[in-house]
Amino acid sequence: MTGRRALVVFACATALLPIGAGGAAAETGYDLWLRYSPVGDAPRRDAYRLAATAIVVTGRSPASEATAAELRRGLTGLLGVDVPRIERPRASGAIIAGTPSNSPLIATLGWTDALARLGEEGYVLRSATVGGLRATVIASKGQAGAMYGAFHFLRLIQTGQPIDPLDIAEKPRLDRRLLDHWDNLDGSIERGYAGRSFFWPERVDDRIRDYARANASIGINGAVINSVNANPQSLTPPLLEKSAAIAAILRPYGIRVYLAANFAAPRMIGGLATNDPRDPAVARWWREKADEIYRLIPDFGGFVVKANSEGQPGPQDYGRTHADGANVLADAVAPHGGVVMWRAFVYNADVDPDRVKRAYAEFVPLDGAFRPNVFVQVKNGPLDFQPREPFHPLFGAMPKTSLVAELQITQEYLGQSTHLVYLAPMWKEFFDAETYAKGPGSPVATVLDGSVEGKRQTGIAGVANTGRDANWTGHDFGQANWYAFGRLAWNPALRAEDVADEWIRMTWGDAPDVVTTIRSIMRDSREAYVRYTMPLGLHHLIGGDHYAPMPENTDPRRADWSAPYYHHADATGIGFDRTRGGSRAVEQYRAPLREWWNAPATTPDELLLWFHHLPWDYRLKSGRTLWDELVFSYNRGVDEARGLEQRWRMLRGKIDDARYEAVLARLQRQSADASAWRDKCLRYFERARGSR
Ligand code: GCW
Repeated sequence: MTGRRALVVFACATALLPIGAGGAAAETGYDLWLRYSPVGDAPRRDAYRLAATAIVVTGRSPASEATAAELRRGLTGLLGVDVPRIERPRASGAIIAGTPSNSPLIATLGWTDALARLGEEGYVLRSATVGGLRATVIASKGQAGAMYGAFHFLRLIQTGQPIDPLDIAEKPRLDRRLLDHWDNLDGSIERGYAGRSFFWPERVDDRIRDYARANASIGINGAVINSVNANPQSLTPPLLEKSAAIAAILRPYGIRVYLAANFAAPRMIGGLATNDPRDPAVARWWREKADEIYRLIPDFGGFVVKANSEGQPGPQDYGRTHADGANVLADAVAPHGGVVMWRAFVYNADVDPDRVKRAYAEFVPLDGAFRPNVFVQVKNGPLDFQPREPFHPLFGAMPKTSLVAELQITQEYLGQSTHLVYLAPMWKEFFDAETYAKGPGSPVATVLDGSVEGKRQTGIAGVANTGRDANWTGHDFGQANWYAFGRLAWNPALRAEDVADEWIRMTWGDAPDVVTTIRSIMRDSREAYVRYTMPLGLHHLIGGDHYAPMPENTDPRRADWSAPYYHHADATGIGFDRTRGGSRAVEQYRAPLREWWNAPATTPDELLLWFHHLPWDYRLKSGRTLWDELVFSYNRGVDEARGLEQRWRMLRGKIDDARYEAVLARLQRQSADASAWRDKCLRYFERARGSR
């Protein structure tokens, strides 16, 4: 009953608003999960109105102003009445937000020690009596925390939760929660599928501000604003000034700017004769460059570096190690509190027999050799953002080095902005994967949050999927992946379904059938994608732009950019033998994983062909032969892709037409693509199988 009423009100609200007014504009997707559309259920709305009558934010800093403005915008939109900002509570229902230092009211509550324990970004959300009046207090030690608390409070209303009484305390599990933008200075975006960059060449300030709001709402606190394939020009004065202007927009929202640095910058823009990290002139150059950056951007986060990878320059060009390279930059930013995120996505200039082993081989011997302000940034899997990979064996193998996990939000290998694939289940699989770093109970999440190895610096980075498209991410469901990345970076223990639930209610409305249908679509989408593209541990059956099936692709430039390098399909069987009898990649994992994954019988089906080359008549746990299981998986994936589309069709008329149609068109393409993947791959493998 409640739900039906909510639906009707919601539908009317969006249908009746004139074009260009708030509600209608929201349906372009621009407002993301911050639509703040009116609470439809009248009794609930009335209860909210009583509990939120005014906003008391006494701080006057840009961060406080942004917090107050967001509360005002959110509450006014959600409650359908003006919720004014006032100086002190005059009646019950004040929302008091701030820190002990910018809010005299909060200072008198005696919470200072408890807030200190939650840190600058943690917060409490608590119902309290303040000056004899009932109020909700959003308090933090720091301004960022107060803002995060304000967004949490709004989210409670957006998702239909009670707001009185409240007693919530939160702090992030990971310290540095970054988006990495692969944005080029000319405005193009590497692996970007949602339009051009809003940072370069000319920044789009309104959009950057809304980007910052969206990020703050999910706890993102850093942005690397240029591509890791870094143009050295990004470190020249005019572009540093541009970065400083972007930093000024992001700063009130608790977001620091980081830059990707090109290791050859000393030569290319500094006029030096070398980039050798052991050369004192090179060290001086980086120090002076860092000083210059910090003069312009006092809260600059630091550098991200892709070195000796895919043709990028690096310390190995001078016979030095990754640690030598990272440390020279780390020493330059250390006096300012900056960090270096040095990427472990490396593979040899000469093609390795098994490319996935390279990062581990190069980095494990360097454990302990990095400065304390260096993070080694490691992709979730050892290859490259495939639909399914085992976790990267570096997690748990570098106990003396801070590690940042790099996830890819932009769906380079997962249907880009055409396929609906909710990535949170994939990321959860990664966080929950047992590393056995300290025996059982050492999943990746505990390596990342430092608890298992006693590390103090923690972080995570997601390769962004944003651009200038009206809805930011091309596919409306790309927004869910941006959202989920932030929420899981804050707390990797959140459940993928719960994160989806929040996002759906905020983005599409809270009618029960809308929520249930969309949730089921999201839940099933990633496994469906794996099944119709690369089931059973297959990987890299792709080429070109990484969208379409290309199991036949042989790249003349490098064998390890080809598909057969990975699938090894021939008359004898299919799969990459990474056992002790093969490439020995299993040895990079700890016991018992290396034992389990060394034998097909104890390898999970999902990773079977990642670790094993098996005959076509190999019998799986299902009782089917390998060939039959492949056929079964591809067919099932195709059926599931159709199922996503069919379920979506049930939402016609229940959500706004514009977004309904846009998503439907993409789902139709997805169904067709799924068939194309199946047909092409099965035809190719059948031929390989028959080539005796
Ligand atoms: O996934 C691959 C991409 C490259 C990317 C590289 C990397 C930025 O295809 O476009 O370059 O990884 O992560 O460095």
